[in-house]
Amino acid sequence: MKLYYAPGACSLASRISLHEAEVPVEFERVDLKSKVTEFGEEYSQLNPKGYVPMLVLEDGKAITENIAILLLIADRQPPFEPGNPLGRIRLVEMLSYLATELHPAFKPLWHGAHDIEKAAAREAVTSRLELVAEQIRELYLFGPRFTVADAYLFVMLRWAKAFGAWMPVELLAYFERVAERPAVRQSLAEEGLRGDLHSPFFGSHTSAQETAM
Ligand SMILES: N[C@@H](CCC(=O)N[C@@H](CS)C(=O)NCC(=O)O)C(=O)O
Repeated sequence: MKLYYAPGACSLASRISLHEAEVPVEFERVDLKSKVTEFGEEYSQLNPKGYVPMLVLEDGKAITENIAILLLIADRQPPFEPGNPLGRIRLVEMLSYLATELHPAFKPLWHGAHDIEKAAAREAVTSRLELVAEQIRELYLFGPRFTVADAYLFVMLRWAKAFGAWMPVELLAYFERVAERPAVRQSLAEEGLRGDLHSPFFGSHTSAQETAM
């Protein structure tokens, strides 16, 4: 398998999840501005959508979209909440909320929008995070078991902190718990990122990424 990624981008959730699932995988970095990969491939030719993540399977088939990739990885792990007929649906429900409600709320913050738009975006992020915080049970979103949804949420909590969006205190504690997981530490190190909540920006954050995400 190969994951196409950009440091600190949403593709970090796939990297974390692949490491959590102990799936062997290679990585290829994409420059989101030039759309050229670290090995000089034209990314838009490989993935006409032009964005990360993209996961190429062992048989060469390519999967895009965070929800699809994260579910594929989840399906390579022991069943989620076996015995609960709504178990997997709840996971899809959470991934959908993260991908279609929380993730797009960050867009004005990445795109150098006007200050008024950025303030509105921070409020939108915070209101969505407040809803998500209510879902945390015991350690993680679905209780004691860390899931692909936690990996995705963790990535966006990094963004929220970097952009100064307020978040409930439960999420600060949750963030620190997730950051301590070996697969998360490994993933952050591989992308040259810092795990603590107090770093204002991503370790490898560049203006190119800022304009492209
Ligand atoms: N709908 C896509 C969105 C992915 C996305 O927004 N990726 C960002 C990084 S977090 C990206 O690659 N942006 C660069 C671009 O759109 O050109 C998904 O859920 O996978």
